[in-house]
Amino acid sequence: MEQTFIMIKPDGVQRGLVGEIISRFEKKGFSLKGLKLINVDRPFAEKHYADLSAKPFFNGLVEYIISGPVVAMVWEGKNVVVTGRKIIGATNPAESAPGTIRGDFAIDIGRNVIHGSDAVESARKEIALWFPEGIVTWQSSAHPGST
Ligand code: 3AN
Repeated sequence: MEQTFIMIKPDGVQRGLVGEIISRFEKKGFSLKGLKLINVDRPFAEKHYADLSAKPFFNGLVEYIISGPVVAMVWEGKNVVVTGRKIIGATNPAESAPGTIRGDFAIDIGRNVIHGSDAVESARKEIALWFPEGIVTWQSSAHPGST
C-alpha cells in the first residue's frame, strides 16, 4: 500500500492547526502509520531539503523549519501521494484553491503550513529519513486503507 510523508511545519503547529490537518487526512480515508512532534536541527533540515540547496530561499527555508517543533507523519492509502498533495494545495498559497489546507490557512509561500512528498520515491526516502526507527503495523481488520 502506498505511503507518503507529511510534515506540519512550525507555523502550523504554533497556530494550532495540527488537529484540523490530521482530521482532513483521516476523514478522506487515509491511515495514520507514524506520528511524532519533534525539533529538527540544521543538518537534518538541510538533508530533508537537499534538492532545494541551490535555491535562493534555501537558508530561509531551513531557518523556518528549525524555528520550532514540527509534526512528522506517515499516511497510507490508495494514491496517497498525489491525493495528499491535492489536500495540501499548491505550494504558493496565493494559488492554492479554497478547500485545500494551504488555500484555507496560509497566505505566504515562506509560511505554507505543511509539507507533503511529491512522488512515491521521495516519500520512501523521506519516511526513511524521518522515521529511522520504523513505523507501526496495523492489523488488517483495523486498517481503513486496506479494503
Ligand atoms: P512543496 O512543498 O509544495 O513540494 P517545493 O518542494 O517546491 O514545494 O518547496 C519546498 C518548500 O520551499 C515550500 N513548501 C516552501 O516552504 C518553500 N518555498 C518554495 N518556493 C519558495 C519561494 N519562492 N520562496 C520562499 N519559500 C519557498
